Amino acid sequence: MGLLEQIAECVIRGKVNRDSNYPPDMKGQPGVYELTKQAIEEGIPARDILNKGLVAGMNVLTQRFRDCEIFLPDVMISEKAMKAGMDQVRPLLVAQGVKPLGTLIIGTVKGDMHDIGKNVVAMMVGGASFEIVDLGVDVPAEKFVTARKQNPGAVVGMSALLTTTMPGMKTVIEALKSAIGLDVVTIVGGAPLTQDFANEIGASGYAPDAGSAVIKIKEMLKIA
Ligand code: B1M
Repeated sequence: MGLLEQIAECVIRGKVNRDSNYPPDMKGQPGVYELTKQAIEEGIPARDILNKGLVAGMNVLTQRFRDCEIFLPDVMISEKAMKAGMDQVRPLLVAQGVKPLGTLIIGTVKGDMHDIGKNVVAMMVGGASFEIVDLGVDVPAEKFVTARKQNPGAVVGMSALLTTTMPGMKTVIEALKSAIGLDVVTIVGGAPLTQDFANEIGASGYAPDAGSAVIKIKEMLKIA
């Protein structure tokens, strides 16, 4: 297995670094941290480490989660593993002057504390060369509006996991439209959402998972 495939495999298995005891059958072996470091030292382009290693692994993982082959703790540990690589690769991309394709402002709407899915989306969209402005959880509409004013042209992404907080997305979209204009591009997601709901509240786009979010955002911004 090549180095980049090993990185992808470690993201999928949730092997963060050599010291991590999880998964038990990989104890003592290098994880995403060491393999990414090695790839950088060997001169493998940062973009390849990102796309063919880290993002490739996360794509497999999110598909397996969607197919109910793996569970929440697996996603959480893999998120940590991916971060161990992203933290090394991101500064290199910036230093190489790789221009971001755009900006995604993302947050979990007011009253909602769920952030695991939002973080995976942020990581995947970030991995696809977008700048990420992460507003965190329990984000009121005004905060989305302020962030959008500070980042003209940014896509605004909202996540909600509760049926009780989903309507808050409509509040955000209406606040954005009245404060900024009708052309603000928005994307919504979260387990209880549907395309119909997204249409109802006037969102520009909906994505059922992180991989689709990347595709949808590029599609909405007309990026090939
Ligand atoms: Co909560 N919770 N929870 N919870 N929780 C759910 C959502 C629930 C379905 C569980 C259940 O009852 N079966 C239920 C909601 C029921 C409903 O609304 N009808 C529920 C409840 C009721 C609650 C509390 C009210 C419980 C209580 O206190 N009585 C409470 C609410 C707190 C609050 O937010 N105010 C609560 C609390 C919590 C914890 C804090 C314990 C924890 C959250 C920890 C955290 O996020 N840091 C938690 C968890 C973990 C869950 C479950 C088990 C898992 C959610 C998750 O992380 N999934 C969840 C049950 C479930 O979904 N099976 C549940 C993994 C994640 C990768 O998937 O978030 O769907 P997901 O994200 C996906 C896609 O949806 C999509 O891409 C992601 C990656 O592929 N996506 C986007 C998400 N955001 C997107 C944005 C986009 C595009 C795509 O564009 C911007």
